Amino acid sequence: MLVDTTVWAWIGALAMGAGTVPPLWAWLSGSSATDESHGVYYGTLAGVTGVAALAYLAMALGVGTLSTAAGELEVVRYVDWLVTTPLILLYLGLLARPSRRVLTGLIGVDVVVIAGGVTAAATGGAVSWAAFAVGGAAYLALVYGLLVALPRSASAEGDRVRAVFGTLRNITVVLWTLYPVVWLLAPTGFGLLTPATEMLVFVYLDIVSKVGFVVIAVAGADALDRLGAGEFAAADSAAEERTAALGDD
Ligand code: RET
Repeated sequence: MLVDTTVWAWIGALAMGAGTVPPLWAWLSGSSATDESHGVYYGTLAGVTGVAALAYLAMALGVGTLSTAAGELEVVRYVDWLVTTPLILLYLGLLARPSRRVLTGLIGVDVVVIAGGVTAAATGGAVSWAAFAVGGAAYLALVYGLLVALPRSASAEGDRVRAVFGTLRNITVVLWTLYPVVWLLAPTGFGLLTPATEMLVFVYLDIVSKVGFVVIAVAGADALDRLGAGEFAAADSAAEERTAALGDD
């Protein structure tokens, strides 16, 4: 094999490390009072790429793989997804300010998606396909949440916030949908890809869906100035009042 999984893992670690610089830079170089209140936003973004950088470092060093009856299980990859996908959803939530119920619902189904994937990867036969089906069904609920429930219950203020939210939400839906497809083609599913190709494709997808997301989010950070300083609790009651007034949800 010309380029093996380790090389891709190193490329992933470097790209994620580089992707952590823009949010940290924006956070630390912010001097005004408003910039300080953006710490939670930049911290969330830095967490997305920072955790992935550590996960790829572990994969590059050959740590964090478990031998199961179904083959090698990349535990760190799933731990990475389990931590960083909720952080991405949290960031979308920080922009859209949905009710707490909608946000916890989204993160809850996301955890089911990843848990379904780990179970499917660690088992074989009917159990594995059943776990994949559970993860897939949860994923459909997640997409519905991102496309319908989140914007509907969102208390996003102003066009700029809406535009940044829309861009980030759209790249998330499009790119995330490719993950189960790759998973199915990889040795975890039908085995049409070699482990090295699987690694290459996941590194590529991870870079666009994490570093791409973070860079667009930092570039659109001026939208944050248009968000009130209010915490979720405030947005919460506002969103719930509106939902109650609409009489649905
Ligand atoms: C699995 C298999 C079970 C069914 C589905 C999956 C979806 C995984 C996704 C992963 C996204 C990862 C990201 C990582 C880093 O940025 C677990 C492959 C639906 C959507 C975005």
